[in-house]
Amino acid sequence: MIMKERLEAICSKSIAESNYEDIYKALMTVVKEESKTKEQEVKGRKLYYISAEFLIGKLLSNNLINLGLYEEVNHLLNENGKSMAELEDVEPEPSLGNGGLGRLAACFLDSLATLNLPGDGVGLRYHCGLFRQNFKENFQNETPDYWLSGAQWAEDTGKTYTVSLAGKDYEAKLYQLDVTGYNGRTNKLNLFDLDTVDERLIEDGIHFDKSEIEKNLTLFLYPDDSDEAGRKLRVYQQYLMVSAGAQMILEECMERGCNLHDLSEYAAIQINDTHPSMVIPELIRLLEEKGIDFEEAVEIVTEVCAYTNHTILAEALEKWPESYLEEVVPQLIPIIRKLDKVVKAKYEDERVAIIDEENRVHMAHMDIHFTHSTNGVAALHTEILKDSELHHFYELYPEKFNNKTNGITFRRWLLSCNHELTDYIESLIGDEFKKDAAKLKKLADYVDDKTVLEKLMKIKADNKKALADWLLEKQGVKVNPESMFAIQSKRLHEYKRQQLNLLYLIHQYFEIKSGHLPAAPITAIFGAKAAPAYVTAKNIIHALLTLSKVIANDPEVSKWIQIVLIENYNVTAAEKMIPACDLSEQISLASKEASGTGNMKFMLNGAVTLGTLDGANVEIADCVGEENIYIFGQSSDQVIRRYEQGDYCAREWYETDANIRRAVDFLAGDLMKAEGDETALNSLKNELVGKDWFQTFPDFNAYIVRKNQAIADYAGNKEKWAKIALKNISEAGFFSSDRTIEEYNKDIWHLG
Ligand code: 26Q
Repeated sequence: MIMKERLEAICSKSIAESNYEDIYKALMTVVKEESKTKEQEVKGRKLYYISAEFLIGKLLSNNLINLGLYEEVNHLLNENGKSMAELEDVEPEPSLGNGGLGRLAACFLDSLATLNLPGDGVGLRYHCGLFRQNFKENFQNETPDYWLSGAQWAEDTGKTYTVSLAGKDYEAKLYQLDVTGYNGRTNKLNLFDLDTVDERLIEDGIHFDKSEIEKNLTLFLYPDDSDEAGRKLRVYQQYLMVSAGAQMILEECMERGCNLHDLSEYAAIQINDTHPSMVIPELIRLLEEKGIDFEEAVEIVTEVCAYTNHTILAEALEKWPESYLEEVVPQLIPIIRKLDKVVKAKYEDERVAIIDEENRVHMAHMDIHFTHSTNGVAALHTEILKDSELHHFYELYPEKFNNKTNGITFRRWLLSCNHELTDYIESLIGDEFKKDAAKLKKLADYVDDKTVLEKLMKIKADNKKALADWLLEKQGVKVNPESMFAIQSKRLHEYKRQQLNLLYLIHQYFEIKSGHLPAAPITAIFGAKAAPAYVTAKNIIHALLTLSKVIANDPEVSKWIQIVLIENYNVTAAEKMIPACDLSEQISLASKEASGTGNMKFMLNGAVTLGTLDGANVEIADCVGEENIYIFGQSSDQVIRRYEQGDYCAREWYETDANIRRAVDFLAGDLMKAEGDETALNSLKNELVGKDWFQTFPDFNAYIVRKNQAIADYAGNKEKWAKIALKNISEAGFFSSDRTIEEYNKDIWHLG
C-alpha cells in the first residue's frame, strides 16, 4: 500500500482533514510496522550497551530517514498543506540523559543498527527526563519534564524481572523501543520501570518525597544527589537497571542455547561509565545462583564486560560508602568484599583497592580489575588516564587500556538536522557519505571552487535565518542573522569555562566603549543547563543573563554584541543551533574535557572551531591542520603541572593583569548589580578571584587574541572563511560514530 493510503486508513480520514496529532500517531504505527520487518535473528555474540542515560531525542524524523520514508512523507505533507516542522513539534523529546555521555549512547545505538551489528541498549525509563529549564529574573528555574504522555515509541513487553532492593522485592517491567538503522537492521533499546511509580509525589519544582522507593524509583533522571536520601536513590536506580538487565541478558542468551559457562560467546556488555558497574557483582551473583563457582563466574564476567571511562574529574568518579550498599544491595556485599580480597591478595598497593580505608567502594577500580577492557574516549584523554589518573592500573594491566575516540551519528547530526547542506553535499559527491563518512574527503576537491564556497555560505546564511526565526517564535528574542553566530552549547560546568566566554564579552564591552570596535557584530549564543545544586554554575548563568540585559540596554554596545541564552537546551534545540553556527566555542581547560562531541557536530555542519587543545579538539586540529582551526591556551601538560605544583594563585593574576581586573570588577560592579543579584554576582567574583579552580585567568588574554583573530578573518575574507568551513566538513568523516563502533567491535566486542 502506498503511504497515503496507509496513513489515511489508520486515521480514517484524509491527510488534509487529519490534524498533526493524528498524523503523528499514524506515522508512528507505520514506522513500527516497517522497523519490525528489519529485525534480525542474532547469531554469535550480541552487545548489550548498558547505560543510565540514553539521550535519544525525538524519534519520528530520524526513523523516517533511517527507513527511507522521509522524502515520501515530506512530499505527502506538503501536498496537503502541512509541514514536517509542525509535525515534529507534536512529539515530546525524551530527554533521558544529561549531556555528552547519554547522547553518545544514542549515537552508538544508531551506528550499531546501521552497521548491521547485533547490539541493544539497556537502561531506565525515567518518568521525567532532565529537568526543564526556564529563566526567571535572570536565574535558572527547574520544572519537571513530563514526557510520557500521548503515543509512545516504547512498548510494554509484558516481561518483568524481580529485583530485591533493601530486602524487598520489586517487579521491574521491561519496555522496548525500536532502534532503526540507516538502511540497516532494527535493534532494541530496553528500558526498565516500576508500575508503582507515582508522579503525584512531585511537589514544587522538581522536589519530591524521597522516602517511598516504589513510588519514586524511576521518577527522575538523576535526582538531586546533594543530600543522603538523594544519593541513595541513585544506588537504588542503578541496581534496578543492572539487576533487571543482567537477568534479561542471561535469559536471552540461554534461550539462544547458552549454557552460561560459554556466556562470552553470546554476550558482550559495555559498561558506560561507572553508573552501571554493579552489573559485575550482580552477574557473578546470578551465575553463582545457577551453580557456577565464584572463580569461574569472575572469569566469565571479566571476559564478557568492558568499561568506558568518560571523565578525569575526581568528584565525578563514583565511590559509594559501603554502608549504602549494605543497606540497598546487601546481596552484593559478600561478592564485592570477595572481589576486594582477591585484589588485595594480589596487589598490596592501597591505591588500586576496591574498598578503601574509609570503607568506600570505588566503582571504577572494580571495573578495571574485573573487565577485560578499559577505554578512554579521545586520544588525549586515554593518554592522561594511562599517565596520571589511572597510572597505577595501567602498570598492572597495560593490555587492558585502549582508546576509542568518540563519534556522532551523521544521520541525526547532518542528514536530519541540515537537509539543505546534506542535499548539496550529495549533489557534489554522491550519497555514499551517508553510510561511509570517509567519503566526505572528496569535498576537498572543491576548496578553490568559488561557486561551491558561495553556496556553502548561502546555506549557512539560510540556517542562521532559520535559527533567528525559531528564537523569535520560542523566546521572543530578535537576533541579527548578519552577525557572526558564536555558539557555546553544552552542560554548564566550570571546567567547560562558560565564564571565560563571559569575561571576554565584558572585555568587548569595554573595548567598544573606548572606540575599539570588533571586526563584525557578534551574537554570542549559549545553551546550557546547570545542575540544580551546583551554585557556581547557576551563578554563571545568572551573570550571563544579567550581562545580556546590561548590553541590550546600551545602544552603543548592543549594535555590536548580543548575548542570547537558549532556554531549555536539549537535543531538539541543538538540532536548530548547530547548523547555524559560525564559530564553535570549545574552550574547556586543557586536560579536563574527556572528548566533547558537540565540537564534532559543529565541525560537520561547517562551523569553525575556537578551542583549547583538549579532548577531541586535539584530533580535530590534527585532521584539519592548524590553519583551519583557532587554537589557544595552555597545553594539558602545563595545566597538569600547575595542578601538581599547586602554586596557581588566581588573585595574583587578578592583581597584576589590568584586563582581568577590569572584567572581573565589572562582573560585580554597579551596572551589573543594578540589573542582577548582588549576592550571586559577588559570590561568582569571589570564586574567580579566590580560587578559579579551572584556570580561567591564565588563558584569558590568549582567548581574546585568538577570538578577535577569528572574528577579523570572518569579517575580512568570506571566501577564506568558507574554505576553512569546507575543509572542516571534508575532514569530519573520522568523527562518525560508525568509525567508533567499528573500532569497538574490532578491538573489544567481536560481534555476530
Ligand atoms: C555521578 C555521581 C552522582 C551523580 C551524577 C553523576 C554523573 C552523572 C552524569 C557523572 C557523570 C555524568 C555524565 C558525564 C558525561 O556526560 N561525560 C561526558 O561524556 C562525553 C562522552 O564520552 C564526553 O564527550 C565528555 O567530554 C564528557 O564530559
